[in-house]
Amino acid sequence: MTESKLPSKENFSEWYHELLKAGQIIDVRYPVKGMCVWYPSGFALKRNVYDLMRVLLDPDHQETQFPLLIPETEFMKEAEHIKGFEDEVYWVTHGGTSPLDIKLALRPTSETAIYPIFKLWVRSHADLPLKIYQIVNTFRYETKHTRPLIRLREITSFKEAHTVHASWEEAAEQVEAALTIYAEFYRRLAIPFLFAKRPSWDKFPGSDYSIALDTVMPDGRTLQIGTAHLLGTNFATTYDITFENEAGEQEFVNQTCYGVSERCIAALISVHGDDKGLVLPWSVAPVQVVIVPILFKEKEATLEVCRDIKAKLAAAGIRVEIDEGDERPGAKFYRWEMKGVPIRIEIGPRDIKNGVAVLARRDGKKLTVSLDDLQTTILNEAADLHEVMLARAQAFQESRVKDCETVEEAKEQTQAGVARVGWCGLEDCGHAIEDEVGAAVLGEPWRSEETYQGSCVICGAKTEKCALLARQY
Ligand code: A5A
Ligand code: ZN
Repeated sequence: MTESKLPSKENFSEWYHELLKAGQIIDVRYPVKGMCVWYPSGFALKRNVYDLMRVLLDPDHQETQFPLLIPETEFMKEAEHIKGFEDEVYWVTHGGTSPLDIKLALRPTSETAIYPIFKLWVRSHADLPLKIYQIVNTFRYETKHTRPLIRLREITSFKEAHTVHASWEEAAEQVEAALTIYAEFYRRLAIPFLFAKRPSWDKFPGSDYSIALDTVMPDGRTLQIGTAHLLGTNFATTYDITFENEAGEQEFVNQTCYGVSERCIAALISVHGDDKGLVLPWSVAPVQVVIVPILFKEKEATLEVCRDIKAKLAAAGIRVEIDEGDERPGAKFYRWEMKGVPIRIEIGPRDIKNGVAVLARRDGKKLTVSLDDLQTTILNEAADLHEVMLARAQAFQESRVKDCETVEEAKEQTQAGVARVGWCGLEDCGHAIEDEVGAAVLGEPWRSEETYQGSCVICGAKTEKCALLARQY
């Protein structure tokens, strides 16, 4: 394995790309733009992250799988949806050398694959609510600059949920339930975020409204790491999805959908990583504890103790490895730090004599622990480390979100992070904000407890509405 020197995180973009390689997450050398290869260790991380997603969804959703290819005839039915996606669709036009009668789209997302089948599955109010999800690859011919894990043409790990309800209000409640699930998902990854209701010109094509989660990246630009959409009856009317209500009448269903992609891994790497490499949350780290034996004398006896500790920790459900290689301890520390392992245990002959080990956390905290309490101490330190990581990330985010009174101030603030400005809510003023500030309107804060009082930065009208602005990935 080659050891590469990581640039400082100050040079975020270089640092990010180098870390994907040095941390063995993604190999970007695949010869199709926007399509990347998961290294086995990156895949192991991804699997743990998506297992967590499954744990959160499974109590109230059923996992399923729909086909990758969508007939043009189905894809082209919903006008708004087509307008939003037509420039991004890959088409399959041939089977072997024969042109297909009906072209097939590679799903950019699966509404048009799933909803014709929902029409068959939903008959009466007894079939509702229906809540399914799938974790699949989707394809988007992105024309903006592609970036590994962030803007892909093959999204390998698109988690999309689709739900069907008897009323608009019930669907709106489901959007909130989805946001609560995503909030918990990101809490367990120690990633802070902002909720924003996307402006009308940036909602999901075919939705009534879209709520997004945005996280602030180290360079102050935001990354949209999840979205939940209220679809209302827009797709139901197109695909004729109806149910018989309790009064025996046919009614259109109301729908939602919500999605998360491997951008969650991009956020994980970017928010927590440091100049030494990855910093992985305990909840998803493929290796949670690495034992590094300090082998200068009594080699076999030391290894014996280490193997015994490993067996005990593994039996307690901890993902633990022992590094028995020939390198010097310093070289091993360097490598496991790069991989982001949350806790390292160092044990040498003298420690064994004293019945202790040195525990080093990935955030730099070091302590000497009695071997008798090792397991309990590890679990306590892991829990504390999570809180420290979350608090640090939250403090960073808070430092990068500021109220601004003028376009000029907002222009400056969006170089560093997110600006909050008064916005009367009119579309014209919204577009003017984007043009004059040179940043995107993320939307109005959602689920915010504060009430805003100010005036629109464009027209000056007094308003209780505000908008978050940022330069976006
Ligand atoms: N059907 C709904 C859920 C949907 O497609 N929503 S979405 O278009 O907003 O995509 C869901 C999430 O996927 C986005 O919030 C974003 O985090 C992620 N995403 C979108 N395009 C992406 C791309 N090209 N590469 C990686 N992630 C992407
Ligand atoms: Zn205005």
